[in-house]
Amino acid sequence: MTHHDKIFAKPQPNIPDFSFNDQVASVFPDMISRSVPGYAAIVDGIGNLCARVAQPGTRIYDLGCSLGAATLSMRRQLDDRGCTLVAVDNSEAMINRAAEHLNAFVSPTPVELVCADIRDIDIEDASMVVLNFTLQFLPPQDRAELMAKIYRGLVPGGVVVVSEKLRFEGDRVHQLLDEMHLDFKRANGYSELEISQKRTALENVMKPDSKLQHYQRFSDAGFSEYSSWFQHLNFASLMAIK
Ligand code: GEK
Repeated sequence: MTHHDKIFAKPQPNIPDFSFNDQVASVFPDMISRSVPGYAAIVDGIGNLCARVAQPGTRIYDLGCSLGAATLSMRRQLDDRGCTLVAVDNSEAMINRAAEHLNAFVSPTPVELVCADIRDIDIEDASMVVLNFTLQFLPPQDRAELMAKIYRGLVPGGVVVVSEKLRFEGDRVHQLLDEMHLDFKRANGYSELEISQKRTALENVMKPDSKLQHYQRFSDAGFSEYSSWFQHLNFASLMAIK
């Protein structure tokens, strides 16, 4: 059961930092689809890509899986090629609900649901690793090490997908795309109060990088081929191939 997101609809005297708690988990599909332009297309594209790059008998990771949308999309597109999906999130509220979502469908591909910090898990024998709007929530100083760990855990030909809100190096471009994103949220029924309170809640928690920073991080981790494969306003999805 999923509900309409009204978390920031009423004025809040003190706005605590945004956290992936039970309240957020219960409205998550509505929240993310009304806030992230291109979200559904990206989730679909991840499934399509997975069908092409998943190698028999390997592992496929969904890091920061929330309710498992990317995991489900990949599992739907995987025939029985002996892969194991590993879906990781450190929010217990998300993992509990992800289990319900995943159990609602039958599939030959097993899913290991892990409640853990993605900085602490081992990544091994992976042909695909997905960070669908997760890296932006990691402290900036921890991002390079995670990417290096992903590179080491990928088999040759393995692919990492990184979807993120982007920061732009040019101030005018940044501001224009930011304003157009606010219009996207308004068009999806969010009020000015909801938009500004959510922005305050995210300020200390979500720190977007520029596309250049992402490319530099891929390169530093060892990837020699990478590109953006989707962008809608200031939201993009990138991929890098080992
Ligand atoms: C989707 N991928 O629907 N360790 C584990 N999980 C984390 C960490 C961490 N260090 N930091 C944040 N998370 C999903 C959407 S949401 C994006 C991803 C958003 C988790 C956090 O608990 C949350 O579930 C997820 O990353 C980010 O395809 O809400 O904008």
